Parts: sequence; C-alpha cells; structure tokens
Amino acid sequence: MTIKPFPRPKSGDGIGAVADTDVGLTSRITKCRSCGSTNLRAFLDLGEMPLADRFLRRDQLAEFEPRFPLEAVFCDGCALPQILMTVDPNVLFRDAYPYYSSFIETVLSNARDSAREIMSRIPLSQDSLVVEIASNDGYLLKNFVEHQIPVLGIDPAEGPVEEARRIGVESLCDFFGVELAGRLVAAGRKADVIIGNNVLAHVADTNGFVAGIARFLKPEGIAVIEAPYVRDLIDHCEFDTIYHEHLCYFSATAFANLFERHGLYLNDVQRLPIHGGSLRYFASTKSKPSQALVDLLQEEKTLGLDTFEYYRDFAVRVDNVRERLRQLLIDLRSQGKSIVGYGAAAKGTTLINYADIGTDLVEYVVDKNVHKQGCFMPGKRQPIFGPERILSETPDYVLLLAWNHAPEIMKQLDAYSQAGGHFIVPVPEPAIIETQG
Ligand code: JHZ
Ligand code: ZN
Repeated sequence: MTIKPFPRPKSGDGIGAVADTDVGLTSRITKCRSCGSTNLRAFLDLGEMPLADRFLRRDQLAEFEPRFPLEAVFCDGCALPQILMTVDPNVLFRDAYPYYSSFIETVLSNARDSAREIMSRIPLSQDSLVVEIASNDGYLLKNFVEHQIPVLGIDPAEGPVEEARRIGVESLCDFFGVELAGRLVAAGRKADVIIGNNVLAHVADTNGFVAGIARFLKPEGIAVIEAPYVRDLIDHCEFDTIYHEHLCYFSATAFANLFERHGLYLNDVQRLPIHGGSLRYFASTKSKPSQALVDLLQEEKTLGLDTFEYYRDFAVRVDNVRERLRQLLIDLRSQGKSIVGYGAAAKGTTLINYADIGTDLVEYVVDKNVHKQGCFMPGKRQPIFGPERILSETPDYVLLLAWNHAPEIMKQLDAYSQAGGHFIVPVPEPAIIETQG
C-alpha cells in the first residue's frame, strides 16, 4: 500500500491566518509559562489549527474562521511541555463555550470518586468551604452539596454556570487567578479544599493561578488538581489532545516545580484513566510526600520525562498515525463504505484538521451534547447530529473522535454493533475494533 503525502495546513490555506483576526490578547510566548526559562525546544508543529471548541453555527459558515499556529515545545528549565500560542481566553471560554461535563457518565463517575476521596482525606462540615475552579455545570460540587457542605464554583462560561446555579451549586461566573483570590479572601472567604480539574493547563497566567490557590487555601487545606498526564499523551500518541485550550502538558515533576514556587507541596498523586490518562495531584502548604509520589517521581526520572529525549521522536510517530489513519479511511471509502464520527470532542477538531479528514471521508459527526448538535465541526465542517442517527442510518464505520470514552460509547451503540457496524479508533494507532455483529 502506498501512502501519499499531503500538504500540512499552513498560513493562508483557505481559511486564514492569525494576523487577520480580531484575537484580543492572543500572543506567542518566548519564555516558559512556569519557570520563565527561554530554553524552549520545539518537538511538534501541527500547523495552523482552528479553535477546537468553536463549533460553527449554520449562519457562521460563510464567515471567516480564525486559525492559529499550534506548536509544542519542551522547557529545559522545569521539564514542562507547552504550546507557544496563547489565544485570548475570552475567545476560548466565554460566551458559547459548549462543554457541559454532565453529558459524560465517565466524567460524572470520576467526579463522584474524587468527592469521596477528598471527604476521606479531610474532615468537612457545614463550616467548611469546598471551591472548584472550572466548576462547569456543577457536575462535581453537587456531590458536596448532597452532604450539606458549603461550596463555591468558579467558571467563566455563562451557560454551564447558569446550569450549576439551577441545580443549587453556588457559582461565580469569572476567571480564577490571584486577583479574584485576593477579593474572595478580603470578603472573608478561605477554602478548605480547592479542586481544579482540567483547568491548570488552560490558564495563561500559570503562576498567577497557582499563587491564587496558595492565597485562597486555608493553612490546613488541600488543593486537588487533575490534569492529563503528559506521559500517557506521549506514550499513546494522543496528539489530538493538543489544542489551543491546553497550554501546558504536566508531569508530576513539572507540577511539583510549579507548585513549590508558590509554597505549595505536591504530597500525593493518583493515576486515573480519564481523558486518555490523567494524574490527580494533592498539594498543601506542608511537605509530606507519600510513597506513591516518591515512586512516581523516580519513575519519571528513570524514563527521562524530564529530558527532551522523551519527546524527540513524537512528531514522527504523530505523522505516522496521521498517514495510516488517512489511508485507512481512504481505502474504506474507495470500497464504498460509509464513515461517520462519534463525539464532537475538542480533540476531534485537532484530529480531523491535522489528518485532513473532510466530509468526503467522514460525512457527519454525532454528539449527545444538544449545544453542539446543529453546528458544524471547526475547520472541516462536518454537520453535528444526535447519536440516534447512527442507529437509524447504520453507517458501515464509526470513527471514535472521543476515543477516550470508547467503552461508554460502544456500550450505548450495542444495537449498532449487532447490526454489523464497526468502530475505528485513531490512537494509539488507527485500528478497526472487531465487533460481534
Ligand atoms: P471529551 C474537553 O475535551 C475540553 P474534549 C476541555 N478543554 C478539556 O480539558 C477536556 O475535555 C478534558 C460527547 N459524548 O470528554 C460529549 C457523547 O456524545 O472527550 C463530548 O462532546 N456521548 C475542557 O471535548 C464529547 O463526546 C457519549 O456517550 O476532547 C467528548 O468530549 C460520550 C461519552 C461523550 O472532551
Ligand atoms: Zn520552564
């Protein structure tokens, strides 16, 4: 089988380049987001990509769609992989931010586990305060509300915040940082627990964010932070989880370096399967490292996660996945097979745009999230429908753009498998999952 190379997306390629857009505070870093070092070494260039969560409404299809460079670098100073471009957070997260955590059972059950774990580690009562940064629609804090523990959610996205308030989760619609922490402390509030799931990597002022946590946390309090684990990203070639919302890609080593700068110590860590592999970090004002943490930091050293070598061949592996996926889809289409996508996931935007998967290969995408239905995928513009369409049309193949939720999705689509349907996963390597149909 010959694999034809195809052009990378680049500036001015159809849709447009960064200079033409109204991009507010969009900028390119020259120093590490964490330690300020200028020793940044490039390891991946995905070209110019549209914004991953900017699903297009029908009336926006004729409008200019901004694209931004997406290049990843490794910091020699503190071992933190990161991207160079910072897109204005008001563009990324306000207004029509479409991500509602409660649509995903895996996210809900992880939230329940997290709440249970936290309650087993620290005594909480009606006099306590549990804060969640990026509290979204209240999917996690509601577990504390059930136990009559006072909560405060903080999130800049209006739609999800409204939903959180509707279900009784007190929420502030704002960006968290050292300034907001200062205002809350001045108003007499301090937190026993600060939770931040999938938010640390999203914040442009990385140090301001951690300084805010340090300021807002009671001396005996704990910060519980979840973030995708860069080791899983690299090992399983999850390049599609790289997009403009994700500015940093943490290891325990890089996390500890960042938090210690603000007087917070990483004391424990748990590996989680969620989002393709994440770490749950436990930090507090005193240093009491658990054996699990000591072991993981040692493992990271042994593997070389704190050296550029670990990332050196990633781009070659990514290109290999891209070529193989394209060829698989092209072969299936040339045999007359129909292919659709499941999950209008942010990572799906990176995947279809980097692998140049247009409607000729993947005709449409389905997603349970009603806020995404009726819209179109960024860049490649597949229309987004509800998942029932798969059951009514029985396409030959479903490409799992939300491959991280494969078991949950395949379970729901059991009738589709029974009817002879097949699933394709794009990473760690493109593969057709055999079903019993
Ligand atoms: P999912 C988001 O990434 C965005 P995304 C964000 N930047 C982040 O950090 C990560 O999460 C953690 C749908 N779905 O979770 C729901 C179904 O339709 O992989 C979602 O639209 N049916 C905040 O967007 C999408 O798939 C289902 O049964 O890449 C999954 O998105 C399931 C399970 C999901 O995250
Ligand atoms: Zn650094």
